[in-house]
Amino acid sequence: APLGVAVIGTGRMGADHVRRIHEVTSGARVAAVVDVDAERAKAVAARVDGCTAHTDPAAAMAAAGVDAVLIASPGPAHEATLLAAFEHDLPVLCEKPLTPDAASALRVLEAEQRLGHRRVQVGFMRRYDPEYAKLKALLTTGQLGRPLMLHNRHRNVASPPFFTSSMLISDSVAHEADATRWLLDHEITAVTVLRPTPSASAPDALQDPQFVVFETDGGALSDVEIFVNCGFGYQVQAEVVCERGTARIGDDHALVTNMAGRWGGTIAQDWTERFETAYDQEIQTWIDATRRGEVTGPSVWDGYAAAAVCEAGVRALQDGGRVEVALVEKPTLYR
Ligand code: NAD
Ligand code: ISE
Repeated sequence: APLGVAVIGTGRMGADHVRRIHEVTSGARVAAVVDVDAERAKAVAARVDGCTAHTDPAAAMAAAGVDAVLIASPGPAHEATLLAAFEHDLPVLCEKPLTPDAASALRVLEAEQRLGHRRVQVGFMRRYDPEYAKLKALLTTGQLGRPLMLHNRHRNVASPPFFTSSMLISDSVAHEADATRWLLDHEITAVTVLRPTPSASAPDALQDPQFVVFETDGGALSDVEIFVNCGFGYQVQAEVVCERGTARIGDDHALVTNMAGRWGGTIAQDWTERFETAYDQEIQTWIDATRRGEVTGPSVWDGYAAAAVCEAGVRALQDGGRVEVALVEKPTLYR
């Protein structure tokens, strides 16, 4: 029987994951949806035969036919829903960030350890992007030698009205915190944030762009340009510089046209376009692993580490200077 999934939060990402499970991936069906906005939940449920609509995550988890949970509510709501899913011992895919700060992420880490087995895959979907996967595979061969530096660019067309300067780190750079840890197989030990004069296109009081520097326990540096009101497109690029060579991804050169004395191409406008394949792969991998009774992909440890890095980053942004990342010892469950 297909895996019955309850999708919690039916906003932009949640509704897209409902579509994905219904129309793109195989092996699962959307059994229930939840949103604090009852009308939104009903409207999304109406797109799927037999899908029930709820306003309370716990009610959906207890509903007939629900075997697994996909959390796509805003980050601050994740902790309560994760703990409820643990009470039902249900497998979870939790959109990034695991939680918005290190203390809440640590509570989730401790709760999963009390369960005694991994239950959660965290939604760091870049690990499933074909370009990122190729870069990771190349680094794993060791052909390029030891990684010395990683340069990341992360640009959004425009930020939503609720976006704060801290969210450039905790909501956006969270992806580079994970990508850096995963690509280099290093932990991030310290964060520095530099603040250029904000762009005239940034909303009032928003520190946009920012330049973030991560130091790692493997002696590498990873820098991130985060610019969430660049205006022209959605770009995520990475270049790794190693002892014997470099490799880069995200240049969007899939189609280059020559016409009327000019050459060029198009730039994606948002993450749903740029990372469509990554989301499809991420959800299919989660469904397949869950049906085999396994948990793979980014773990609660990865979610916790990214939250701790981002919390240090937010302090570095606010206070200036270099802020060290304090991680608890890695529990056996995640080794
Ligand atoms: P959104 O605001 O469009 O949707 C969130 C939905 O959750 C809304 O419909 C809201 O009413 C509902 N909601 C709020 N609190 C809730 C609760 N306690 N229980 C149930 N529903 C609740 O936000 P979004 O852009 O879809 O983001 C959702 C999550 O996905 C966030 O964690 C965000 O960081 C993440 N996200 C990930 C990516 C990615 O690239 N992986 C991209 C965008 C967003
Ligand atoms: C958003 O929440 C995402 O996760 C996107 O991938 C990222 O590019 C964007 O900056 C975030 O706000």
